[in-house]
Amino acid sequence: MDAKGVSGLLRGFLCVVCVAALTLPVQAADTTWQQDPNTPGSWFEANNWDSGVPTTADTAYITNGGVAQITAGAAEANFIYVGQTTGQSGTVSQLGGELTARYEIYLGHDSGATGAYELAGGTLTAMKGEHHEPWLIFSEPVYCSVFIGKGGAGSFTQTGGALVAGSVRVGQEATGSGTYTLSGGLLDIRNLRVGIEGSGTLNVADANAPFRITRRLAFGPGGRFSAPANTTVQMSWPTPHYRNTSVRFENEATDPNALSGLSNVTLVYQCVHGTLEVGGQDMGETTAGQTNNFALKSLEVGRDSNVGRIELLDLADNQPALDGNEALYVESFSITPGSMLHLNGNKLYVNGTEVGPGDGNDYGGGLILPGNPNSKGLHGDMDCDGKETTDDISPFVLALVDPNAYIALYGLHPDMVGDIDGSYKMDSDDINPFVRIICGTSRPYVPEPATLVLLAVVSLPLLSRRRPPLKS
Ligand SMILES: [Ca+2]
Ligand SMILES: [Ca+2]
Ligand SMILES: [Ca+2]
Ligand SMILES: [Ca+2]
Repeated sequence: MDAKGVSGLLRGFLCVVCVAALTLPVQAADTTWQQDPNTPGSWFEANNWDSGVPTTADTAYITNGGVAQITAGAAEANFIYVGQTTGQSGTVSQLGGELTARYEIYLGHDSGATGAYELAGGTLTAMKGEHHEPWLIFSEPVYCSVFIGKGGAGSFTQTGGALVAGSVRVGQEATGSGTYTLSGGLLDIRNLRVGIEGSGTLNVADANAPFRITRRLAFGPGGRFSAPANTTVQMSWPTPHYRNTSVRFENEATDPNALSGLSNVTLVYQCVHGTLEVGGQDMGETTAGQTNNFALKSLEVGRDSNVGRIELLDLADNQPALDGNEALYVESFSITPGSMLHLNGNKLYVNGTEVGPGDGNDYGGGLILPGNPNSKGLHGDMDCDGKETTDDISPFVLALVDPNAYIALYGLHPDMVGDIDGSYKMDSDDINPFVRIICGTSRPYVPEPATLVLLAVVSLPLLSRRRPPLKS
């Protein structure tokens, strides 16, 4: 049986396992806010709801223009709709305590609906709970999304407290518009997607508000971003066992004015694999490229003892009126020892000077490589064709047994593309998580018997070859 056959079998097996692992949906009830909209009321007062205070089995609707307040204690619900259908509106005001939604939270669900959330203290969490399968070494939380303007208008104003969610989607659908204003508290989430289909605004109003993205920060064609001077955005892993995922900066905007906040931002990558979309007009070696050109204030690849390994990518046409390659301009740049930057054929200008391998500057001591122009920045896409498939098995094996030959072929360092488990080195420990990637499962580890089958296929060629020492 060839590798594709094995992979197909494995994928089928995984699907069966995944379907079997799905829990049956909870029989949900509804409860709707009925307190006089002119008078804010406590979330915990049963009379403020038509069917009592919501439990995790109840979907909560705040749609009569009223304001539900949480000042202390633990509130919960299944889904939460703040403004569901046309003409409806509502507000949640949280000063402390906790609100945990078992699933999604919608602010302005349909076109014509309006929903607002004011977070001044406490914690708002959108999650399903711990996910634990018998074959997993660890359990992991499964987070859900907060929609700020799904099809309608939504606003999320954070002056304190913490928002914990899988994704925050600002302006989700074509009719959706949303604004996220961060002027205090903690924003620490996996995905922040701004204006992908609709119009979305991310407004950082306080440079001191901690702001960390652990998987993806994406600005769509309808995205807007403002930020004050000295804003830092952390692109980093939350805990070691998440290090096998990429942290991505995506940008599909075509108007640099819309993302003017970028010029005040220091982007700090502390992750084993990160990507950064370049969107600037290539004006050559001039500091003029730093103005109104999707430029960053500063790019830090690695910080303190944490390394960063990133690729520059040019996947989106951010300059539709211009042909040719785009470039990244930054005012300052640093790369720590052990960190890597793959340019992937893209140009990086630091304060008006092009950066490249062997340009005489070390910018802190990390490794800068030309990379592969075909790379799509997919972790485990060993052949750089933009897909993670069984075709990546052969180059994976090559990178394991002859890393210098791999570098010569692809311009990429195996430790970055092939280090899937986040150990900083590509070695045989990466076979298992690599199998997980090419089999298309999101599970941290695949079931043991299936792993063994593919591991055998992948590692057979290794038995006859030894890995030579890697030239620096
Ligand atoms: Ca681009
Ligand atoms: Ca163009
Ligand atoms: Ca591939
Ligand atoms: Ca590794």
